Amino acid sequence: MGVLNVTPDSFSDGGRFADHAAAIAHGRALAAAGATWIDVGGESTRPGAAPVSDREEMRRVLPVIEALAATGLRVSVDTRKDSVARAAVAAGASLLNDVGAHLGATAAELGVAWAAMHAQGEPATMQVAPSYVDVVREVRDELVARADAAVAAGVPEVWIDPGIGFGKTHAHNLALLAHLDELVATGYPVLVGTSRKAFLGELLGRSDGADGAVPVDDRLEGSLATATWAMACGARMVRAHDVRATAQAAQIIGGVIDKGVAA
Ligand code: PMM
Repeated sequence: MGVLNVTPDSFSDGGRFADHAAAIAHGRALAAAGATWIDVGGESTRPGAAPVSDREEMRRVLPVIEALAATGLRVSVDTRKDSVARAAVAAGASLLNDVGAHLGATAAELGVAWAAMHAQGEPATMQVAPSYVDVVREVRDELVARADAAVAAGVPEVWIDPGIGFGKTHAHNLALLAHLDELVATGYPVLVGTSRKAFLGELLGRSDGADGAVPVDDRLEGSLATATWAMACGARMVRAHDVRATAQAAQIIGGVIDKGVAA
């Protein structure tokens, strides 16, 4: 899944594709680089981000979704809003990438696929004091409950996503990655997004040798390592900014797993 943020303020690519023509060209480039889904978002969910109106979010994403879907690409919409989800599907989106995990009924009504991502709290405050007794169990149980309800409501395809960085400390993120097999074991296809996220910046040293957290444009190696780990654990999709490199990692992991199964 290639990330296409049509926003002025997303943490890693904010402002780069705020213009519709640039966004459409980048979406096509992501597909050419190996993305199966182009994930179009119009509201930054980075910690502390300001909310945007329905109208502004639609203005950002709808022309981009329409143009990409018209060329036959599979487009998902990354939104927390029912109105935006409906308009995006009318424009050609066929997967609701739901970072609030509350649009299951909408997906059922529209007959489109749904990715339920776990988040604790709202983007503005979610990183203030994330708290769990057992993060892996709580995230899994909440996702499974919502996924089961969506299946019962008739959603044709349901994905689950642990929501790395959404109301999670670095320790929570690492525990969820370490125990990703427990999400995979639920039987629902698992989607994981670690690409360029802050916890990678905290874990790694800067490639230029300077002190401090690794800046967002220097997190390719961490992004690839965690995407590769997720795929090896059985995740069926990873959400990534650096699509060419990630698709190559997927090809290798897929080959290894196929060989292992065949042997
Ligand atoms: N992360 C972001 C946005 N949307 N959707 C899913 N399903 N999973 C994620 O981990 C996820 C997401 C934040 O990253 P961005 O600001 O680079 O889009």
